[in-house]
Amino acid sequence: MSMYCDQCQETIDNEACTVTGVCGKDAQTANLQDLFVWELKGLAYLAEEARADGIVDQDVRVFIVEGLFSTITNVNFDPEWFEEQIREGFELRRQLRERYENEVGPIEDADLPEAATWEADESAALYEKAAEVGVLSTENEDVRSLRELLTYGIKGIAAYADHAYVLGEQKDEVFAFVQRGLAATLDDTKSVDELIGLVLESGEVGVEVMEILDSAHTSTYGHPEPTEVDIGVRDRPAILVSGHDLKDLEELLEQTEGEGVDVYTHGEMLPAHAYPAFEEYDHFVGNYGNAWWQQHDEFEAFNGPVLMTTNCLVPPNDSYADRTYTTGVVRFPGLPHVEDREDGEPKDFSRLIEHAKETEPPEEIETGTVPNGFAHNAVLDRAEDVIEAIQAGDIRGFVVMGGCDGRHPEREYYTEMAKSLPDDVIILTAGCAKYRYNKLDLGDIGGIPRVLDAGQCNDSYSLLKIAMELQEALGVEDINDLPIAYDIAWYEQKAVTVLLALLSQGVEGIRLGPTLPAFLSDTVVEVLVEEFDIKPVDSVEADREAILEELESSPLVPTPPA
Ligand code: SF4
Ligand code: SF3
Repeated sequence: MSMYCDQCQETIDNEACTVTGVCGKDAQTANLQDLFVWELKGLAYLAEEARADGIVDQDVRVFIVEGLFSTITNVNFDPEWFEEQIREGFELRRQLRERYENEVGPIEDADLPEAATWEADESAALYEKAAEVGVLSTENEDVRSLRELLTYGIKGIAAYADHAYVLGEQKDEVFAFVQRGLAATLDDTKSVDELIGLVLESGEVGVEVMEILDSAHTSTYGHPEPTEVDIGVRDRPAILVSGHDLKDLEELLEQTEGEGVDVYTHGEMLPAHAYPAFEEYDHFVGNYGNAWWQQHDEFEAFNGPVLMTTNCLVPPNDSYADRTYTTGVVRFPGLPHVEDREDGEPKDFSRLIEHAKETEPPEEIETGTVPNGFAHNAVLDRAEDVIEAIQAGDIRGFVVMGGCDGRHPEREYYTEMAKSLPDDVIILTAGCAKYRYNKLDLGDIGGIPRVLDAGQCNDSYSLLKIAMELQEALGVEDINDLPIAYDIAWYEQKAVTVLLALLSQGVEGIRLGPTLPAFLSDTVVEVLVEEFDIKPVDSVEADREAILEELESSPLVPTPPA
């Protein structure tokens, strides 16, 4: 069986994974994901028709959002689960159509795209159809590229919308855009310009959804505070929590209290330590390890059970697979799964906790601390100091180096860039890209650390908010006049959303690495270069010089005396 997937940065030869995924996704799963996404687009089309006539089905829109999330890189590797979801999608679609026909009137199949009417039950038929509906089914290269860019931007929006939804926050406009945007990718009458318009709109919705998630996080857990996070270990059995879902972490912390079991974070869960709500847990020890792609060695050494709440899961080694638990939209065949909440009750982590008690304490792999908790509130509390330091010439500027980390050897660029930036430049970060430099001793400027970590990838919103508030405080008309340069690392689709969010706010001159997305056609790249001056990363030396020039060209940076 062949496959075609080019949605992430590690796709083979920066073209496509066609036999099996570099991520470990097999062809079966990849094809079923294609069919599922196509089906979700059809369901979104129908849901949009219904919405226009005043019918909003909450189950349908949540199903669409969660379904998209499950197809993001490193989330779900389980073909059987995808088959079940595809069948459940057919059922939801039947119910929605029935409701529409009862309340509004009949719809002809001929008035709907095939994705909104096709169905089958047999596995063989599903696989056969899957082979026809993947990204290559769009022949025109530019239209295909824009459809992919829009779909991946929406996948990121869906992930963030789902996180917010779990915490009880949602916004109709976000669900509506997800549906409208998905439906547009089925519409052969949409012109390239219209698709570009939707791509840019997805960036605006990206900002909106990250804002909702930020508000969900901060109203539930408080505003992150600057915190030194321990990276060593204690001498008790423990559970390691990875992914991005703070609600899962909260419930696990509650349930492990007094059980003689410690809890550590991994990867994107590191920023949880900066939230005041989690401070009260003495058994919430620190962060263990680094970015997602190092999990084979780190999960092995951890000894205790691991809970994967969202991406990024790497197919586990047999040696620790039995202690790798998935939950939410994460699945991998054969791994134990913690089921969803029902009737408002918390998830039941008892099996995981009992498992932990039988395990050895984690092996020490590092010691010391890393700073965290520099989200918008903490940074803007010190806005006056920051502005004074810029005006006095103590801070030359900021480089936003957030985004994703990955295995690509060229990602060493970000470590070298961090080391090479002069000591009057501050790095603003969010996402797992930080692991390339957050343990370097880069010092501080008048007490402000040179690496300000705002949190997870979704907290990239903080970086934008900091820029927008500085813009206002300094009375600068154009966001690009701030002494801020952008040197972003991408890997999966949430980073696509973050990139589009920055573009939607008028940010220009973003460097993107370690490679440009394979799914961008030459024409789409040209548009992005022309409109936004996007550029691929170059050598560290060349980019360093260019970045410093960009910072110095800000009208806010005082000209050094001749
Ligand atoms: Fe390949 Fe990335 Fe797709 Fe995995 S998600 S199959 S690595 S392109
Ligand atoms: Fe990382 Fe997967 Fe994207 Fe959340 S954990 S930034 S890659």
